[in-house]
Amino acid sequence: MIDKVEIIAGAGYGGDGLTSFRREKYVPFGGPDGGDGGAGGDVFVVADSSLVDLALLKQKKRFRAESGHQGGRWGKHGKKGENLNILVPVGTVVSIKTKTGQEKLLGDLVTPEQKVLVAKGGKGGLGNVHFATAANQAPRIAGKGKPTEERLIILELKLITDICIIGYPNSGKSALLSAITGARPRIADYPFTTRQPVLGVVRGSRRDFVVGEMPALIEGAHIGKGLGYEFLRHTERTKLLVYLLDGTSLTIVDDFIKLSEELAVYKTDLGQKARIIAVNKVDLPQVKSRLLDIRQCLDFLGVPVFFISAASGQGVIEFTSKAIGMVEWVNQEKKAISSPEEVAIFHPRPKK
Ligand SMILES: Nc1nc2c(ncn2[C@@H]2O[C@H](COP(=O)(O)OP(=O)(O)OP(=O)(O)O)[C@@H](O)[C@H]2O)c(=O)[nH]1
Ligand SMILES: [Mg+2]
Repeated sequence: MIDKVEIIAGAGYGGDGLTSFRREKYVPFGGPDGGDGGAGGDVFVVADSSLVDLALLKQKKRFRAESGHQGGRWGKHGKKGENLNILVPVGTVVSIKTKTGQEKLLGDLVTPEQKVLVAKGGKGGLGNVHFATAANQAPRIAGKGKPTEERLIILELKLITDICIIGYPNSGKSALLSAITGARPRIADYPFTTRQPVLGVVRGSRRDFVVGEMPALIEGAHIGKGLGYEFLRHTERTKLLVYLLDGTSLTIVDDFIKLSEELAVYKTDLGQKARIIAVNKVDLPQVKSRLLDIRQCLDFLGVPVFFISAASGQGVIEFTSKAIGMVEWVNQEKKAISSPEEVAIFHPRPKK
């Protein structure tokens, strides 16, 4: 999955103004009639729901919108250059790199068709009609169209999911995703089988929920170990984090703490997200015999704990409905925060 690219985008140059003079029968010295140049085309980045990643932009790096057309005779404006739309998947964050190397956010495209202007077309030059004065009634000058500078744009895809499954290698993330959604990621008993985020959909009674499996995290991910760290950007927008722990691990509490630490190092906000623990592989006898112990160890964390077997399906339905319930709850909370009780504000009309 290509989820981060840098591109160079340049708006169209402004079209030049025209130098021309009216030439009509019976109108000697008709005066200047050169029209203004058209503005250059703008460059937009537009969210397109048919795209899944930024792969299309991996090859082509440089974009430029069409230049404005030259002004015409009879004072006609030149045509504006065509705008250029660069298509990206929904969930793309658009930033610009300034000359000092800083990144400045331009927009966050979270709904289809949403767009952000990344480069504004240059203005068209003035036609010679604008330069006529009492002293110079036949100006032979016209304005040049304004050139535009190229801009370095950073596009970063942050997947939009309801639930993100994170965990150590082999904990059964793919098996769980297959059990609750129609996705069919590869399931195998070697580490890092899943090398890219995989998405699936859980069908709810009122709406669907997008679930993502993230490539495995390991201790030291933030210093480059394993491959899961760079994919943590895809957990940033999720409503619920599922910590999937391998029931056969003898250091299960430690596993949870290490995972939490990796997330906190990546971004402290991730520690504030709603979360749930699922202990997997309870069908295995060695896990079954330790269930009580495991529960006691995890209880003090204050995080809801579920015991499941992604392979046999045991406990999976209860786990899924709890997870969906938590997502709904997070959505409600968000709505309540974003629309506090509305207060009517009256703006009296100014007295004439
Ligand atoms: N007995 C048992 N085995 C399971 C269960 N879930 C997964 N496994 C096995 O555990 C191994 C790893 O499963 P995956 O689903 O590929 O694990 P993962 O977490 O996606 O692994 P990575 O993608 O490599 O990080 C496979 O051999 C699965 O068959 C379970 O509930 N019970
Ligand atoms: Mg996997």
